[in-house]
Amino acid sequence: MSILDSVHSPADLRRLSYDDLDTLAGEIREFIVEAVTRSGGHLGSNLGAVELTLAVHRVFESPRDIILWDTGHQAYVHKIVTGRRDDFVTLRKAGGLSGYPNRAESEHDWIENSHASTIVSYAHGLATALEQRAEGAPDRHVVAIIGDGSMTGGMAFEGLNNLGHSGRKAIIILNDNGRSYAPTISKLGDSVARLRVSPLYLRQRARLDRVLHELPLVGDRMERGLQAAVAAVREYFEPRAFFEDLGVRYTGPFDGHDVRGLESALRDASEYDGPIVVHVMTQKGRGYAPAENDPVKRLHDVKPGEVDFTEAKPGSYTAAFTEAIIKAGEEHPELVAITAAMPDSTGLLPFGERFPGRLIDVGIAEQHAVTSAAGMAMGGLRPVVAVYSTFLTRAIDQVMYDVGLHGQPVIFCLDRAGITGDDGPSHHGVLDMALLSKVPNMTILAPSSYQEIGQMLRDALDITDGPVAIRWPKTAARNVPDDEVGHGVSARRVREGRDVCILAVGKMLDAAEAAADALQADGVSVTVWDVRAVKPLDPRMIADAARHPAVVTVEDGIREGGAGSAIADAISVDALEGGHVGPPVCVLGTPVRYLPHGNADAILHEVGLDGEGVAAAARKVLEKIATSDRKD
Ligand SMILES: Cc1ncc(C[n+]2csc(CCOP(=O)(O)OP(=O)(O)O)c2C)c(N)n1
Repeated sequence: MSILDSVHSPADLRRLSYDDLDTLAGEIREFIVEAVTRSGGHLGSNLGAVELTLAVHRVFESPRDIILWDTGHQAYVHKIVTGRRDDFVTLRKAGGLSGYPNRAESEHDWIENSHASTIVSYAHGLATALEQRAEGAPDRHVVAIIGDGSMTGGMAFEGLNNLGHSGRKAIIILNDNGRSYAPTISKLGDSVARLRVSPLYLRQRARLDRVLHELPLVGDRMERGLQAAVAAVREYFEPRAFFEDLGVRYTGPFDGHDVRGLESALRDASEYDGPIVVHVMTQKGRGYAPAENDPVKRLHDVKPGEVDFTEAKPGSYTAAFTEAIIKAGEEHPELVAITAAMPDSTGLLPFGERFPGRLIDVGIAEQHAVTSAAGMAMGGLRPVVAVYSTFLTRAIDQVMYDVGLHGQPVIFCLDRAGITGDDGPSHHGVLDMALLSKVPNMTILAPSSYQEIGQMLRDALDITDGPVAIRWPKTAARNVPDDEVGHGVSARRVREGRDVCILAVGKMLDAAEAAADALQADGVSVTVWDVRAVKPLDPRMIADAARHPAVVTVEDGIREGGAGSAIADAISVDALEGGHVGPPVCVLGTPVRYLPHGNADAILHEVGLDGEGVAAAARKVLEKIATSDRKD
């Protein structure tokens, strides 16, 4: 029996010797590699957090002590030692184990977080509640583990500022592996990078500390002088001053793979009566050669059955964007690309290699990225902000008032739009169209093919009096000949019929065409439009739809307030202006519901956004019309 077999709860860890813990760490790494390469998920971060998680769970008593993870993707080891090891066969599968902490799964999970940089705020809130409600348990701890990448987000800074000011007791463990997806962009990171290139440092510092300690014979002045020298050495290497100026005590850096040392650091920290940062240095991808050798991401995340360093799959929308932005960069020397710590997954790395200095990584800081892009545009650059759809929601205020209100020509390229699947509710990109369509002078484009991406980026660069968003999914893109590529903000009619008009947004064109085939087989004559421009809507498309007895719109975004509802509105206005009542419009989109993780196609099927669902909706409208005609 392995040691891992004997671990069912954190209490089991406390019975183990340090040698056992070493063996256990190896077993956990093997287990994670096997589970994640099978199911897909976050690999590098979890391999780096093994010893840290063991130490945390030996020193603190979860769930009595509150343990929080930022971001939640580094919580696999926490899941394993809190009784969920057997569930890893269902990792990220529908109804199975979530890839993030999940309150429904375990009393050890307090929050469900995959958007970064929230933890210090949660910790402050929980520490406030513990303090004010005491409930006879004044010695409960709040322990928040935050990655160095997540520490670059604005919320983390806001939280630290407030936590330091309040003096509330919370232990913030900075799990510093020097990486977000790519190397972390931060001056805090820089000081730690100095440590990394100076392996002698930890030893030197220990020696200096010892010398100081053993100085009973020297005079006061000399001791003070030495102390100042030690402090100067430390200051140079450590980000101590940054935290302490905010009122948060700093301790570290500690070796994040030495359980014994970590335990002693955490025990000391638990006795401090106020906010404290414990700085821990870990190695992302540790113990698994393919991860250690991945030059950029240290295998941050992998897909089922794949250990692959290249994110943009040939033929994907992301790959089309990579190609398009390099071309655009050649034609527009003023074009710059901005990423919020995801240069690889957004397909921007090749652009950065081709145009050094024109790829700007701002850290996990979408709000700053957007306003900074507004500033760049004001200064004459053409910024392209490439982020996942789900992460732009962080910065809607900035899009609205810093970019939109100022009419700045910032281009937003939104990858992973629509239903993304395995990562669950907080990763589906379903809000972008509903939110961005409320920005007064925003243009929104949705490509339905590989070729449309290049066209849309070129067209977006021609729009100089306001922002443009181009949104695309994670999936493979269809390849089309030139005459099936649209242009500008016009829609494209794909087929022409009489009975029902289906208007599809982006990749939903596939579902619309499948539905049209099925309906046509039943003798229903169908028109299909590729909407292309969600905003402004093409008046030719609206007028054409209005001449049909029934209209169906399809989008992989939230149906309330999204593209379809704007289309329905435009059709009714168009009809009223023509002096008649318009056709019924059935708006298909995602429901206002937190959609759980699972296979993306299965989720689309479940919410009626595949060929079958669209055809069924169209049939229903046509039947209703037929029934009401019979009544008349
Ligand atoms: C607001 C937000 N933007 C972007 C991301 C995408 N993202 C997921 S993990 C990650 C890097 C996190 O780095 P770090 O906190 O250092 O953890 P590590 O993966 O290195 O353990 C990023 C950018 C996110 N989760 N949240």
